[in-house]
Amino acid sequence: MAIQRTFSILKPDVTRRNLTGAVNAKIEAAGLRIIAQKRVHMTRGQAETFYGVHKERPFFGELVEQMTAGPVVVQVLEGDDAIKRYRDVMGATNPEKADAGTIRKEFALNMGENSVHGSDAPETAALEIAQWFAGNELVG
Ligand code: 3AN
Repeated sequence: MAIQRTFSILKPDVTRRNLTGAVNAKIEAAGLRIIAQKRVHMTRGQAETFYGVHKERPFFGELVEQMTAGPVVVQVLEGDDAIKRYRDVMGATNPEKADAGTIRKEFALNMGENSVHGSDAPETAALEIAQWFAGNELVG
């Protein structure tokens, strides 16, 4: 399988509970390399742009509130089949349905405060990475 890059966010519920190292340990144990990382506090506009595909969903307002409630860590992860590999270690969106050993099973609080975001396809990964990082910030 080809080396791929994916975009990740450690959400405010992770920074608030001081779990960034614990989540990064799970990411690295899954064989993914963190090739870019920074801590930011998203503005409302940035969160609305980022989650634009969910604009019409009933939870959109809550999602934007939660993503701007505190700092996040934005990351680029690299590895074999990185998009699927990361989604596998993230676990299901609903933490109650997430498999044992996944990030969301261990750390997520609920559907909204579910600890991590990971891109769902190569096209969205490229767009999401470009929203948050300049090319020279990715050091593989
Ligand atoms: P995933 O992050 O697993 O790819 P998406 O893309 O369906 O899930 O949803 C994006 C984000 O929207 C989720 N990470 C979660 O924070 C939030 N979300 C999704 N569904 C709900 C819901 N029913 N209630 C509250 N928040 C939700």
